[in-house]
Amino acid sequence: MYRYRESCRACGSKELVPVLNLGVQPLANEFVLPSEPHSGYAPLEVMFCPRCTLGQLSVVVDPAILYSEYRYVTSQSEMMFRHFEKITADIQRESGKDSSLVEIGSNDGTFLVYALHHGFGPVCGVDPAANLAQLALQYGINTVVRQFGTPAAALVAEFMPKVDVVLARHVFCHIDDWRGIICGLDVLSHKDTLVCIEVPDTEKMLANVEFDTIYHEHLSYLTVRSVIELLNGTNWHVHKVLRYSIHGGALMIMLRRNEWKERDSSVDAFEIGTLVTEEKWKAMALTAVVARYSLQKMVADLHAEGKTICGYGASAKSTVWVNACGFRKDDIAFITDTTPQKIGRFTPGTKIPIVDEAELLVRKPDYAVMFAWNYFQFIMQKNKAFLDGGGKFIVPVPTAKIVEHA
Ligand code: DWN
Repeated sequence: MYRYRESCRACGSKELVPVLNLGVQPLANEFVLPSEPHSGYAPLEVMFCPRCTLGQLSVVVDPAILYSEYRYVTSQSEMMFRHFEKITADIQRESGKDSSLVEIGSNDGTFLVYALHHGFGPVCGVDPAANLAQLALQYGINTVVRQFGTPAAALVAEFMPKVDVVLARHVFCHIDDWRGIICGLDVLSHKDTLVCIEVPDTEKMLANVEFDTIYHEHLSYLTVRSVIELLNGTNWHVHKVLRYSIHGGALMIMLRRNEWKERDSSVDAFEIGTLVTEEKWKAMALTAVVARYSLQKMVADLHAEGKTICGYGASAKSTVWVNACGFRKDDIAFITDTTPQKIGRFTPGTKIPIVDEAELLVRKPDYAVMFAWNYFQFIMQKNKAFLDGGGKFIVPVPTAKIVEHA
């Protein structure tokens, strides 16, 4: 099911240091039906590379287990579309309109549909999840069903030989073979190709104690410094870096081929390796213990008062929280979600059922733990009826806090 990785994925160093250990955990997006077995458990430990500052899991779970039937579907929230608007403007400022676009990790094609309507074309997706490629096809988006690398790039090149923009949103951290990605980019690129890699901002993740974004799919916790190191000796360099607020903080790392001589000054601040350090990782690991304790205690105290508690948003983060805190159905009675692919299934590692979001107003729990805290504003506005009826949210990060009003 998994194998250990001995060297740094970016720079090859073997001097990796353990910085955070969440024990042995189930796979965060493996929401099984009551009748189905699950794949099992794997160690969840982060190793830090002092040479290039990359954080990375000690193990690599077989991608065929993680992705062939993937249940995370790109959010169609207003907030996500506002983010699409921003990144489209930023990319087109660099690439111009009418650019051809390939998205690595295209999921159900939500972004590519948006891109087609906002000046990009032709477009094509690459994603290993066959179930999501089927959904994308219904929206008119073609997907090469594979992990990205040279073979996938060769398949794309059959109908899109050279591509203006390659976009990879929150997917670089899912792929083990980074050299394979770079080789694939070589196949698809011309001298002006722009590569846009959106990744969680590790510096923000550490500062905000977002330990719940650490799970088996997220093999790497990137820094610009580590990408610079990865690109050493390749045809590519880091050209520009932008910051976004989505998902608790993200970076857009833009790459250009080496023929492109200019480099934006936004890269300078990231070049030194002091934004993310071994000490910051270890400090976060300690604070994460306090964060877990604060939610466990709050849930136990509320139960002692006779209150009922559910979860809101069966995110991958919810799986990490529930398993790290050791919650069972008696602690969190159910978790609501809007994703049809998750409803009727269990939170991995537990018998906590996922139910339709409409159940929040039917079952009327006293408290709902907001496991999709990255959509805080959106969720508070959307759930006025729950709040007006006396319901309260518990926001678990950075430490558990009760929120009653929008
Ligand atoms: O990298 C990854 C990121 C970006 O997204 C993946 N490996 C998987 C995924 O992580 P996640 O599951 O923690 O992502 P979200 O977007 O925080 O998941 C939110 C969940 O909550 C979804 O299942 C949808 C659900 N939801 C809901 O039920 N009501 C979300 C909103 C906004 C809502 O109002």
